[in-house]
Amino acid sequence: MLTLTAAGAVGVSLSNSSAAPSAHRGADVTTNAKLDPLNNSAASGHAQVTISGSNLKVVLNARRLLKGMPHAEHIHFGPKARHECPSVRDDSNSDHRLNTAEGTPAYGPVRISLTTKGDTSPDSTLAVNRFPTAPKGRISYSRTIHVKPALAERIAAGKGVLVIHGIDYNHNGKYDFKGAGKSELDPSLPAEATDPVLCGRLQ
Ligand SMILES: [Cu+2]
Repeated sequence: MLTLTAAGAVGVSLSNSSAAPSAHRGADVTTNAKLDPLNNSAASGHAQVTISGSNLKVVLNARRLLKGMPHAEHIHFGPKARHECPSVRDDSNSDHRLNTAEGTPAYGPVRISLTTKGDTSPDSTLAVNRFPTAPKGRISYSRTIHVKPALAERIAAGKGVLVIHGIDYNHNGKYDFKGAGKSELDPSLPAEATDPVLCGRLQ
């Protein structure tokens, strides 16, 4: 009986000491973003990112998007950015739409591409065949992504901004050049495919 108690005590002590260092490294941090429409879109959504060391578990739901077309989605961050969503004041050429570049002072450059598979780096910013296509106008996305520790820390500190792109300005059910011309990011794509539609700061 005494031996069992001692063994039990040792077991408890071991599990306590093994739990302590991981708590010291940092418990999981959960950030949330209410996704608000940009460019007079009717879309809405919510994102949650749970930071666990260098892993980010991203869960994202959005609705009232152009259906059946790819929607690029990213986490943006820049050390010099304002860590917020752009406003009409960011419409630097006063054309009454915010393109992705005009939003950069607010949310910074792309740091993570929320693709459905494969690479998630900024290299995949416009990987249109690996982004959700919003059947019925809805996106329901979940993926765990490994990132560099410094970036995970910045996002855990509430400095990441989640942006979803793709808006059908002329309501013809597709991305086309008649909506708003060429994309400032890639002239082979319509601006409708790359302009931001939803945005929220992860905090
Ligand atoms: Cu983006």
